[in-house]
Amino acid sequence: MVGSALLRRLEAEGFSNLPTRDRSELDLTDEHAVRGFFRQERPDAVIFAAAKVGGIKANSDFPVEFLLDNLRIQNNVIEAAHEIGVRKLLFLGSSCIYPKFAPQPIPETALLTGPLEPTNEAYAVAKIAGIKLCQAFSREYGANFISAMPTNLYGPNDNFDLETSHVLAALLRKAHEAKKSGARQLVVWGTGKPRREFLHVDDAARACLFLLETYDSPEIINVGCGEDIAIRELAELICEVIGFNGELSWDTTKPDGTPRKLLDVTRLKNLGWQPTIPLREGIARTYEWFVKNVAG
Ligand code: GFB
Repeated sequence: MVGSALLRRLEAEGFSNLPTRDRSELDLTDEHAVRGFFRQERPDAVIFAAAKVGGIKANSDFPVEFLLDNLRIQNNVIEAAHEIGVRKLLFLGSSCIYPKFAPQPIPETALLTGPLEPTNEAYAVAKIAGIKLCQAFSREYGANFISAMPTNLYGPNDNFDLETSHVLAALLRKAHEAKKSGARQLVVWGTGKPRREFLHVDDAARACLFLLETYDSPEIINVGCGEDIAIRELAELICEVIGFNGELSWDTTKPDGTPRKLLDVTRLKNLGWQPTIPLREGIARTYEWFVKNVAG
């Protein structure tokens, strides 16, 4: 999802020399394959969006894969980038690196100041390790490796599998299928009380390019829209946009996870970046893409 949004953005801005490989062409957990790719392509800049990602249930079910695969991918890419002398690397972390009960909105300084949310602790530890590796290369070798922490992202090419996806994609698909089948109920996980911040992936891609061009500090920087919404309100908004008017039912056997994850985006704003896609419009555009490309 992020990679394809970055390609759309880069091509729209006239870039053409964009070496890419999909998963079948390059296994990023394979150290030799990654080194070979970097030696062959010798990129000037790397936007490092690749990771094993998933929603609250996937993270909770597969901590080994979320920790091991992401550590392997990160170590391979960041070390190979340094080895061939990449001029700049932007590493994408996640808002889940912050403590479960961090102050809200969450400032970048909250990192490692308290216990993590158990459901995604493995992924968070992997991402924190990636940040620390970038900062270590910066300190020891002067590498210009920067790290951005995006909030919950959504948009085209998201994962719509109901077991492993994030909430917005899952509810969009559930509402679509409920509307199509004439179901009277839509099952939402948890209590609906947690709050989440959502940024459309095209805005996230713009923020990445903005940081690649303007930000040179090894300190992490948050990327978000500065507003959050309760899961219950999100579910109601998605049903309204899609035109499903059945009932919401709550599966409280599923975890709520972090009560709130609103990022403090003051630093990004002070650099001069603003998001452009409001949530309702973003949901409508993503639904249009979903119907054309996934729903079938
Ligand atoms: O988006 P989500 O899976 O991940 O869940 P997190 C957000 C909230 O939505 C939780 C609720 O409170 C879920 O219980 N929810 C309601 C649902 N219905 C659904 C549903 O049908 N599917 C899903 N998936 N959730 C992730 C981390 O945390 O945030 C990742 O696990 C990553 O590692 C990502 O950091 C950005 O926002 O809780």
